[in-house]
Amino acid sequence: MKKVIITGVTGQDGSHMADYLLANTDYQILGAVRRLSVSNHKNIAHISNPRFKLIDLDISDPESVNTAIINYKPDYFINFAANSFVGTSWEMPVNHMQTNCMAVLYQLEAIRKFLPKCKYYNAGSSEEFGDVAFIPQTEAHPLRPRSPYGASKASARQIVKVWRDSYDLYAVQGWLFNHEGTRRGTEFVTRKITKGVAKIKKAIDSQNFIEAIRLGNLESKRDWSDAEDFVHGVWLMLNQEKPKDYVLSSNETHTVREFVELSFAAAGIEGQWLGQKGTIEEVFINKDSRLPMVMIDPKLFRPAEVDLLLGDSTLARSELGWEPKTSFFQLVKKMTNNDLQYE
Ligand code: GDR
Repeated sequence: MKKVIITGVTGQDGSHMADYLLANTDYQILGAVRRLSVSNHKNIAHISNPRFKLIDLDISDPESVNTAIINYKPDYFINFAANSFVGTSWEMPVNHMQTNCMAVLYQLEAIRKFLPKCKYYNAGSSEEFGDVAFIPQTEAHPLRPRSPYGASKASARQIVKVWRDSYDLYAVQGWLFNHEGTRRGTEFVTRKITKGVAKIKKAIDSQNFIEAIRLGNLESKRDWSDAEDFVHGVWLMLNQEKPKDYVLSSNETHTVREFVELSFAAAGIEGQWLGQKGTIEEVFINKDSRLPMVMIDPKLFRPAEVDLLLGDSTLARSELGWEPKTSFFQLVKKMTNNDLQYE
């Protein structure tokens, strides 16, 4: 039986990848976890398949990576473990570099030394494009990161390329534009909004106090997709004749403001913007009660922002036969409905 190691298996992408591979292959899935005193296994708690097994692996420890490669001899190694929150990367740049870049080096070195036939995927990001030089962004776009997070992913990309070219490894790093879903962490803007909307809906229905959602930059534009569509694209990237890096994106861009409006609409709550657009005085109020539902918090603005991301995934669509299934509108609805159900 073929074996796949997935790091970050308790996170959004790792858990979706485990689900996808259990449903679409007959491979053994080895979910790599770090020992923690408090369990964080919510995203994989539903998996009861005997082909799924948790293994100990600490990506920050090269010995631990070597041991996993030597002991399990995986056919694929999919690295979804990362410090993925751009916002904190200015506060902990060394951690971002170690987790998102040095760990990749340990993994590639382990594969080169002990198991060069193992196919390798590292999670790359549209944040590597940063202050974009052209729109939409294809694989030909230069690396121009704007955050320590983006810099760590761009550095990892160079390592993946050099190891692929130097040692003839099947090693790839996709450029994944924003991808979201019901397993998204609440520190990311989409889930923060849908959770906040669900709480406000509950407060309105029970005539309780409304707690406004505090947001930063409403004007930044992102190319948002469903994470479940992306894991399929990643698997296709791993199974081509030759290794190559691809962009995965919806090819649409929307503002944070639009996400807010659609999420409230999906919950059946009518709102209205007041105050000058683009200033911290702006608020989104409830049309009936006139109470604020969204407020601007200057602390949530980033030291350097990526203003606009818009991907062009033509290459992945034509060469991999990949296509996203969920539209932006469907994604907002799905995430909002899920939070309404559990709030
Ligand atoms: P991003 O995602 O930085 O694009 O990276 P995030 O959801 O954090 O931010 C998107 C945009 O929303 C603006 N924003 C806020 N963001 C957060 N988190 N919280 C707020 O309150 C808020 N208000 C406005 C941000 O400034 C930004 O412009 C995601 C991550 O998943 C990365 O790991 C991944 O590599 C990229 O997507 C592709």
